[in-house]
Amino acid sequence: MENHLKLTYSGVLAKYGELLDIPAHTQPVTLLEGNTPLIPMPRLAQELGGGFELWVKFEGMNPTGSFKDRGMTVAISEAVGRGVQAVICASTGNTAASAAAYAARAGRRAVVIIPQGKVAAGKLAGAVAYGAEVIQIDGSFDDALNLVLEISQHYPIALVNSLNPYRLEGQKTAAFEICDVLGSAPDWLCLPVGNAGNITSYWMGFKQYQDLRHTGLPHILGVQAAGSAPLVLGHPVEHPETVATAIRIGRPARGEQALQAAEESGGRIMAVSDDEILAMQRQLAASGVWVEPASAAGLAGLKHELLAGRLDLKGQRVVAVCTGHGLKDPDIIVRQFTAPKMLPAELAALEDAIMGGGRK
Ligand code: AN7
Repeated sequence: MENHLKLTYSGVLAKYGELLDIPAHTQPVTLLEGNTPLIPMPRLAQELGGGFELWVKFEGMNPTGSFKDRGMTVAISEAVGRGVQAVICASTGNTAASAAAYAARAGRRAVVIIPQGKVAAGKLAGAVAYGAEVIQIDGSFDDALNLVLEISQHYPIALVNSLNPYRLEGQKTAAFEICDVLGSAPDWLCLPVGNAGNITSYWMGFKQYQDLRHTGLPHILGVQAAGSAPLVLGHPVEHPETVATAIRIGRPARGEQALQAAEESGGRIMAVSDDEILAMQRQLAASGVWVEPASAAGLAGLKHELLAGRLDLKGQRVVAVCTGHGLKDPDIIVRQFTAPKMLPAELAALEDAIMGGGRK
């Protein structure tokens, strides 16, 4: 039994805790997050022009369906270790579901503040299912973040947005996993950018592994949605809009660090249209990987740059981070199709519809 327990995967704190800058009082609260698949995508690479290797790091395979669980296990473990009884976050949805799950796991109270409308159904349902107190405000994600920051400074309730440094520590583990699987860092890493915690964490993680294990450093391509692209425009966006509601953020908390990661890595931060995002969501699904719209933004950006002749990937390795599962946002798909047609429950009708009739 003991052997079995040791051999079993036990989450990112057990696997990488020694590499994370966390206090001694941390008390692990885990749902066995991390260890997500790195899926080879040869056909998609071919469709994008070929000549390079492409993998998807499918973070939608985490326990609550997004990458947020990596940082949340660490933030909640730290908070619980110092006796915190309640946590709070602002969220476009995935952070809310993750905070709710890990707080529930620890038997603590979770309060999540979401912007008016626009939170995808699967995320809201998750937060409710895990028992969080969900409050919607008549404002944006950025308004919500300012409010929870203020509240956490004046009451004994821990902030678990990525302003919390332990969130970033946990999210570094995705970079570690990629290097462990590939044997080195990829040449390029592309990912969506919203509040900019994840791009910051990946860069921290890759740099740490390079110092420790000489795994090399990727160029980082951070991708925002055109209607919510403060880091591309160089100023906050008052009324961010995009179909990729996860990254509908006008004032990224870690914006400076994101720009620094892009620059230091010899990469960049760019924007793509909603149409490009949805087209890439379909293209990924056509290879068997269904992600939520925001999660397709990284690859949409890569495709945009390839088509514009601004990227030469010949002989290179590319990892695209797909941050959340397609199941998070079913409405976006349902909206694109008409309802399935109804037929009588009769063999002849089905034969006719499926095979055009004419049985031998
Ligand atoms: C699927 O849940 O901000 O740049 O409140 O859910 O680290 O913010 C979500 C962000 C990318 C952007 N992909 O990551 C929230 C929230 C998905 C996301 C991002 C988010 P950051």
